[in-house]
Amino acid sequence: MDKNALSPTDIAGGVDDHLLKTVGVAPAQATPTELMQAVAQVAREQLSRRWVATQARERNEQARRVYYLSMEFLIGRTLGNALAALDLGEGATAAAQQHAQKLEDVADREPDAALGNGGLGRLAACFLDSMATLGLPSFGYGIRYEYGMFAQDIQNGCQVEYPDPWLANGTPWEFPRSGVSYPVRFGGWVEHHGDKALWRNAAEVAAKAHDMVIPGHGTNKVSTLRLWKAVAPAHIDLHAFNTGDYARAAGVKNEYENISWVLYPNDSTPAGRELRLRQEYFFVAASVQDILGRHLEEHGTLANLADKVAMHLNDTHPAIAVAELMRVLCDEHGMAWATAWGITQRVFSYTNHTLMPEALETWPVALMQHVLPRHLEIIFRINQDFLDFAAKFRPGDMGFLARLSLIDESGERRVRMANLSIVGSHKVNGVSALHSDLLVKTIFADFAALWPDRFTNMTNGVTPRRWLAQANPGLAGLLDRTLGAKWRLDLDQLQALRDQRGNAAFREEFMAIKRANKARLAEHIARTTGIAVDPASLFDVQVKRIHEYKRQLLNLLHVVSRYQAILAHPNAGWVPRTVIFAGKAASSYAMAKNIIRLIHDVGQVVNRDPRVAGLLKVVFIPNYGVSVAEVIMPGADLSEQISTAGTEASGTGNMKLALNGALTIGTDDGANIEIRQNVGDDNIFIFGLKTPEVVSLRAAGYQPMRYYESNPQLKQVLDAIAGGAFSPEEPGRYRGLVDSLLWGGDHYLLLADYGTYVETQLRVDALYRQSGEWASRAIANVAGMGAFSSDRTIREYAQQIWGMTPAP
Ligand code: 26W
Repeated sequence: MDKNALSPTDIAGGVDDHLLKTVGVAPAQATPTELMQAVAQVAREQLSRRWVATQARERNEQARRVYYLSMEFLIGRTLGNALAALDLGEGATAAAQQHAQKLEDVADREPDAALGNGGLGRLAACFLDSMATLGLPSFGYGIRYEYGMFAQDIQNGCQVEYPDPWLANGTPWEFPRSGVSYPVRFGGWVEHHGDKALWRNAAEVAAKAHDMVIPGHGTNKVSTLRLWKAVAPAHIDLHAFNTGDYARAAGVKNEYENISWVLYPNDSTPAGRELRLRQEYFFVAASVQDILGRHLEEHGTLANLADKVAMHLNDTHPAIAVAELMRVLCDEHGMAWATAWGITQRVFSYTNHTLMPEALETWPVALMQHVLPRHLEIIFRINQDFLDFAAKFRPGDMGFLARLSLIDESGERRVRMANLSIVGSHKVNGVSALHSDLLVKTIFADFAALWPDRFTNMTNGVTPRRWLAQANPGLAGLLDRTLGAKWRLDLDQLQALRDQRGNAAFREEFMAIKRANKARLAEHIARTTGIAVDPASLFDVQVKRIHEYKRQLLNLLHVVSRYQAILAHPNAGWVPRTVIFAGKAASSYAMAKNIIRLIHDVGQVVNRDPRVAGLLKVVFIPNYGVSVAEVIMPGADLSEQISTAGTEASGTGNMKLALNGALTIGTDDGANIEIRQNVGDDNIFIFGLKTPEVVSLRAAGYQPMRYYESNPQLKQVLDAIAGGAFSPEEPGRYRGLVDSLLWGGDHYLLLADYGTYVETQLRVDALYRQSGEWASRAIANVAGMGAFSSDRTIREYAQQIWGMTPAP
């Protein structure tokens, strides 16, 4: 580690120095925000040293590198993580103290870098942390959105979206690289001269690099997240226009620069808009130029590109990179098509993150012709070669070829980005064992028949640095005292906790920490919702994007059942519960927004009803994001992972919650299955239909009304919601929502799983009453989570997909 580590005195001095010289304020008068900026500057200097050293070493070693291409990086805050990586935590705490501040409050002033929607974006951030920690020569590439994920406010129980100007006050963490800028072209037409293609583009924008340093832990190595900002080309410079044309000039400039303005706040429904396609190509084109430039500088030839470069596609969002690399190799470097194609396939690999057919990206051929005419030609040529090959595999089977084709010809012709990604990659993976298995059996079955060895599984993971060490300092301290500090870099060490399950003193300490975390969460709830909740109650937590397939509504059906049951049997010895929801709905997703409103309406009635006081509360924590999650995860008792079996690709919140000692109530879906295998059947509550049962129930003709008619408890719940019991001022408000279950097919089978879900919730109560037993199982959960470190995941990617050897 760093021999030049700063002493506490150095840090305090550095902070005052930066207050004076960088922030521009008298140290004695610094506000918490100014202190945050100054502490960040101290860390930034150290990171910068490590960055320069790492880059030099990797250049000298002519290292093979992995480039992780992703439209989303949900980083959250950086200060706490940077201080931990630099081992400056104690010094910074002392420095803050000298200014009569708690480091925690100082760190709270940093806005989240919320450059992502949900699971996929946060996974990318955990992966960067692990790549740096494992010392893998690596870059993340993405977009420097001016506005990240919208901020969620709740007004009268409804979600209201606000822009997220996270850069408004600048960020201490980025390094603008004024020298690193590439042109990115759009539109126009293609001329063919002999076998040469010449792209006559209509427009051009500059991509400017802004780097974020990604520190490794337990190592001096750092990695880089390079984000591209769109800047109008020099000839659109405002100064070039006379005053009369200034407004028009500004408008033209905006037409170029809007490419990197805002993250599409939609997960799982493709945007389908031209600006989104431009975003995808913009960051891919800049990244490919940067990668090839670096390669040529180090090696002077592209012949060995595939030996030195791995590019990973985080879902299909960067899939146009396959066509772009072919274009650059063939059109700009004169490489033969077959040679270029061999290199391209060895360079790329692709992760699929969802089975939902409606989430598979396709672009109209006409739109691609308009925005990327040369790429469309290249895609057609790739397709022709590919279909010629596939035709030999099953001669005469036109259905097979139609399904494999990169072009969907069934209606308006569209380019299938998943098909392009599979054909252009040497490996394709899913994100949990079940998901990877379903990929080759369902949506990618035809490709798997052609290329069985191309498909593999890489079960997701989360970084223990952020999701345990940083989020849960209480538990981290207990682990340090019990196991030593090594678990941060080797999460399998948690296994040794199994021996502590029967240790009464350990259990007590473990549960005292949980209790303190619940008190902290209760404070957050009081501050953000005004609702007082009791930390002694069971904290039942469902936090994730609001989606029908994730079934927040099923959770709510249980809440209403419980409410009615308490009213009917007030003295049945109920375990006091606080049911906690958080999550954002895509702004255009009406049903998801309606579910948020229903959660609030149910909360209004339940939380004010004196008959259930002390037994049941329902809260919705606004503006869920990385920082809010860091408060919620450590304070949960019960983790709700209740998606319809076969719909949640993996889930990663399930891992964060179990790692922090929550017990899971969940379906046999995504990574829940592997969590069960790792923590043991007795330490998890699995219920409901399994994937094959879901398939056969739907095939047999699912009739939700049958469940309504045969289960009086369910009927009472649905009748209450539909009849306006929770919306007395507008009794018909939820009629449509209930009708979508009863008459609209209940696509996600809530009613089919309702009975076993409610029963299982009673088993949860029973266990919670035996507090010692509950503690023992919560400990077993932490002990079993070693496999879900993103370090394990990244090691597997490195060895099995990228052909790299991570540090031992
Ligand atoms: C093009 C629109 C769009 C945007 C985002 C389509 C699909 C997505 C993502 C696939 C949504 C997503 O975040 N998926 C989640 O990825 C996580 C990381 O692998 C998994 O744990 C979740 O189960 C999966 O829903």
